[in-house]
Amino acid sequence: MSATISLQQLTDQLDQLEAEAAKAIGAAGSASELEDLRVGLLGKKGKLSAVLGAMGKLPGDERPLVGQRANVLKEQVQGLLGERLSAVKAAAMAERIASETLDVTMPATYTPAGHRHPLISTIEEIVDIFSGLGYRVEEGPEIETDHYNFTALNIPPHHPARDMQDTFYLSEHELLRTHTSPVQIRHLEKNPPPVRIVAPGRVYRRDAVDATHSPVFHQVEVLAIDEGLDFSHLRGTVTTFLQRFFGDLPVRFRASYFPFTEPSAEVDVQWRGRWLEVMGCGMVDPAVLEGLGIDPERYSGFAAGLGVERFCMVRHGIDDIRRLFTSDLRFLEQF
Ligand code: 2NM
Repeated sequence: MSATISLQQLTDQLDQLEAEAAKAIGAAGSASELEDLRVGLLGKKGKLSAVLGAMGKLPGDERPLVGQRANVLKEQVQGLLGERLSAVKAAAMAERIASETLDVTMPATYTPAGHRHPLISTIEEIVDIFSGLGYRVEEGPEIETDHYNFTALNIPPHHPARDMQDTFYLSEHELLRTHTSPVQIRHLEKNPPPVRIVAPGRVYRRDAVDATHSPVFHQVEVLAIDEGLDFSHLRGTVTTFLQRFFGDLPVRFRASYFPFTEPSAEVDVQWRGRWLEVMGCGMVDPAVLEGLGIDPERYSGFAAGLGVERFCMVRHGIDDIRRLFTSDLRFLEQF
C-alpha cells in the first residue's frame, strides 16, 4: 500500500498544475506543441490523470471536492489550449500573408517581340510573287567551284569577272559565289526541263564598302526553261513581277550584255519620277544549255537577277546600304 495523501496535497498539486499549464500553453508557438501539451496534461497518461489516480486514496467524502476541482481545471486547460491554438494559427496566417504578398501594381516583365530583318522580308516578298507565278525555290552552297560559278555560265578562264580583284578565292578552284546562278546550274544538272525556279541567297564580291556597295549582299535569280519560251515571256514575267512589287508603275528594258544570256537587258522602273535600274535579265545563252546537255534547238529559257538590297532600299527609302548590315536596333526597329 502506498503512502497516504491529503486533500491539501492534491489541491496543491492541482494549483501547481494549473499554473504550469497556463505558463506552458502561453509559451507554445505551434499547433503541434499545443497537441503535445494537451496529451501531457489531459491525456490518459497525463498529469491530470495522475492526480485523479491519487484521488482514490482520499477518504470518500473528500473525493468530490478534488473531482470537481479537477473537472474545472480540465475545462480551463481545454479553453486555454483552444484560445492559444487560434492565436497560433492566426499568427501563422498573418506571417504567410505578409511573406506571400503580390504587388499587382508592379510593372510587367517586358519581353520585346522581334521581327524579320528588312532584307529577309524583302526576299520573302520577292519569292512570294514568283511562287504565285509557279516558281519553286532552290538554294545552294555559298562556297562554290570556279566551274559552277563561272565556266558553266559561259564565263571563260580569262574573263575579267574572274579576276581576284572582284572575287574572293579560297583556293585555286574554290571561291565565294559571286551570284546565285550556280544554284540554277546545279538544279538543271539534276532536273530536266521544264524548269521554273528562283534562287535567293547571299553572294560575295570584292568591293570597297561605301553607301551603295557591300562585299556581302543578297540576290534573287530567276530561271525558266521550257519549249517555246521567247523574249515576250521574259518581258511579261519581269514586268508582272516589278508591278506587283513596286505598284503599277512604268517598266522599260534596255539592251545590255551578260556572258550567260543573249539577248540581254537591264530593266528600269519609273519610281517617284526617276528611272531606276533594278535588275538584269536575258534569254539563256544556248552555250549554257549545251554545256548542260540540254538541246537548245528544242528548249529555250530566260533568266533574271536582282539585288535584294537595292529593292529593299528603294522600297523603304534607305540611302545607305551599310544600315542593312550594322545591326543598329534604332534603325531596325523602324521596320
Ligand atoms: C542576271 C542577269 C541575266 C542568270 C542566268 C542564269 C543561268 F543560270 F540560267 F544561266 N541564272 N541567272 C542571269 C541572267 C542573271 O543577273 C543580273
